[in-house]
Amino acid sequence: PGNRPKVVICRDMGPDVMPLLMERTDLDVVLWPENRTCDRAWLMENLPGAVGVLGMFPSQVNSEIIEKAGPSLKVVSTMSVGYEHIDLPVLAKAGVRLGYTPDVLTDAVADLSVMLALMAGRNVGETLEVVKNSQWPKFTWSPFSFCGPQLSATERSPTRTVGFLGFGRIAQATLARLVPFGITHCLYTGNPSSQADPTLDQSLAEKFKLKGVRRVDNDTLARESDILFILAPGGPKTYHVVNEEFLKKMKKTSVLVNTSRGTLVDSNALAKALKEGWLWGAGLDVVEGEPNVTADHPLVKEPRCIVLPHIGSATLDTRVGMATLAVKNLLAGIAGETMGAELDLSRA
Ligand code: 8YV
Repeated sequence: PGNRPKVVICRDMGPDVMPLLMERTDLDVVLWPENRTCDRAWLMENLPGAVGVLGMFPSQVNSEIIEKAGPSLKVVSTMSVGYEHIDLPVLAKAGVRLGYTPDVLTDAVADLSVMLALMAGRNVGETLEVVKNSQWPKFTWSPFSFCGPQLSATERSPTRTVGFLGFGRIAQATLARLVPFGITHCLYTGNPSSQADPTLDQSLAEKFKLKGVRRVDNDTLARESDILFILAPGGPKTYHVVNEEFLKKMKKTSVLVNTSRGTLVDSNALAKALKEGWLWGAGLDVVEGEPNVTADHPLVKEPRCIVLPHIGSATLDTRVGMATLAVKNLLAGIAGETMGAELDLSRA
């Protein structure tokens, strides 16, 4: 230790990435020794005098954490694209920089979003149960058994509208994947503080080779989408935007996919909506209150709901990419250099 600058690392990030830190003999690297996210008590104990801290964080990065580290703290680096667990005004006020990991996970999350749309539409949850429970031999087949809505436009229903609540990097990567599936139209919601821009929509339609792209309000999005992806940030501003009122407006054949944050969806309202057939099905990689989601959860019990344990970015390449970027952000931050990805806190 001596007077080497201290960095606190909330978890081991594997052999591809850790050497970037461990080879830095000029730093005092304090690493949580266990193979799980660190305890808050351990973090608090080790923070005083740190110049940087890197997580997977055990809980909110708030004034308590920033004050504990003290005036030495220059950078917080989070291994996530989401930052609703970080108190931005507190960091801004303390002059602490924030590194995060956008872009590197876009493809992995877009892939999983498409997968969930297909799984929910094609009744994969229910049909897997049939096989696993040995019901297949006894099943009385009909031309319409197991049938669900089709992702692509067809002769019988020649338009297929995909909707995006939030239209950032991951949403646009998801849209690009859906175009070859035969989607015809796209709706998206924009930042309420800005105006809809028909010229932009026209250029998006040309870029994605669609019959129409339109920025709409939440009401139109709910009413007109055949497949609706929730890809907006979490936090108080988006809490329960998908509530009973929203779900009541959805098409009975529509599919809802959430790969962003569970807090955007009112779970009880969605369970009711699925039970009463207001929409066709749902694919969720995130659920409010996660990871405390068990077999008796109203959404897990719904046959038309697929629930996954937050695996959107869980590919080997993506997680290595995220961890590498998080470490590089940390090192650049403490050296006062440009980070690979830094959040602008000037308006926080
Ligand atoms: C991660 C995520 O699984 O990046 C995010 O915001 O939600 C996921 O990619 C999670 O944050 C762990 O790093």
